Amino acid sequence: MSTNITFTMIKPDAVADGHIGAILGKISGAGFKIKALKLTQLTVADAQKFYEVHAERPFYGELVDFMSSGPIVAAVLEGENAVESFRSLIGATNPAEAAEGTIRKMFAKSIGENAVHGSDSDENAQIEAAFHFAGKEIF
Ligand code: DAT
Ligand code: MG
Repeated sequence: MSTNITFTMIKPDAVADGHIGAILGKISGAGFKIKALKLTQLTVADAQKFYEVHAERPFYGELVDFMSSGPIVAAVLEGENAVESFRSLIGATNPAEAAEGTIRKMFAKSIGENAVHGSDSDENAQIEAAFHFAGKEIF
């Protein structure tokens, strides 16, 4: 076990539905420490770049449109085995398959509009945190 970071976004669906407070409460309640936090909106170009690993997938256009459609909350979180433990907290990509009590089970609408992002590796957590935050914004 080691303390490290992950990167998350509360996606446009969950922000529009008024779930910022509840989701941040779940994150804090699970023991994550907030190292950086902001309300922001991705441009189409930002969303294309952030999700470029999915560029060849059939849902890429829909994903980019959705992720740039309204404000998001971006955050850097610190915790024990942060990447893996945060992915357990958010649940499966498809909320229909997410475990009871997970953030996606509670707040996601569909596989595309699924309330939150969580990094999938320590390396990507660092890349994604740096994509959204300047060094001086991470505490
Ligand atoms: P995750 O966000 O759980 O890491 P992912 O990296 O496979 O999932 O996909 C990134 C996002 O793309 C996901 O949060 C929602 C969207 N997405 C994935 N699979 C999809 C599908 N089959 N149809 C529509 N959107 C999808
Ligand atoms: Mg992913």
